[in-house]
Amino acid sequence: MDVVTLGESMILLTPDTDGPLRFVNSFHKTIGGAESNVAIALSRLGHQVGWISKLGDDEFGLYIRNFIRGEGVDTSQVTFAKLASTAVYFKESQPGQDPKVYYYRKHSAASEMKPLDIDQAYFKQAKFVHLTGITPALSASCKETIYHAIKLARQSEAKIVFDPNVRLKLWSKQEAKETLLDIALQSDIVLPGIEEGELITGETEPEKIAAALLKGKVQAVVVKLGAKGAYFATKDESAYVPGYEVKSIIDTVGAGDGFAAGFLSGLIREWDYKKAVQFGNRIGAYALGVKGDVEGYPFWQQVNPEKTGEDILR
Ligand code: KDG
Repeated sequence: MDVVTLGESMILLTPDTDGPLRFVNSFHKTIGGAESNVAIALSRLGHQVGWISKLGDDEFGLYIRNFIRGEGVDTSQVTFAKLASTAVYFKESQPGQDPKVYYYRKHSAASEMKPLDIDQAYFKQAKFVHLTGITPALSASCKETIYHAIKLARQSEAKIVFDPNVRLKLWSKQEAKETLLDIALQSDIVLPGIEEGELITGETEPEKIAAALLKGKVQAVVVKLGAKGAYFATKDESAYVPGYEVKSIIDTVGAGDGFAAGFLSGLIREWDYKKAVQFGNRIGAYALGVKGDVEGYPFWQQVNPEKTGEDILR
């Protein structure tokens, strides 16, 4: 197993027309969830990935499990809650802007995840454990589960890759800041967006955000800068890596997860950090061209530099 990830996935209902949801009469059903987005993108890039989660024992739960399994992700560790439902989220399309997002996920099946849901032997197989700051925001037991996952990853020598993914609809700024900083400092690699880095560290410059996080166990920090690309720093090197040019942007949701997948794909292939960050920028850019979260992620054949004869990045 190259990567194991853990988190909630939801039914995503995307309106067929723009404007306030109260005037929308039909929706398109797909799935979303930062961690399964990363798992799907990695699987398309040719890696072995496992996704741990809890779904409702309902039609939507089966749909999500089957969809993710159909993408070649291992779902053997997914459990189904008897009484709680699978979560749903809606996007509200606003022309020329990022969509608004509405969650229906309180007391969802995934919010019941607990430390005992994780099998240590499963973690033992992983090179990387990918965690996000969404999971600890879901419930107290989910927060415990994340800390347990960190402990198990440490015991198994898997590297922890942490994407803070701040979601202030789920918890207070103060709790987010304290918890996410604490988790970041227990990780090997941290992938904040620039605004997330600001929230967590109180710094505003990419270099200072990276310096504030590059302590103790943390070996690398990548600060994502949107269209400008990303800044990465390790204890030995640092650089700005320009963004991948795109012609038009339909929806930015899922781009950060695409970045994480492309970057991790590079590390699994033992590329250097710069090349891995460049590949992250490239895979993230693919998410921008579609309304859904995962439909845009490319397959390895489309982006394999040896096959396409392209420069790795363009
Ligand atoms: O990163 C994309 C996610 O934001 C989306 O898939 C939904 O997981 C989600 C969340 O909690 O916002």
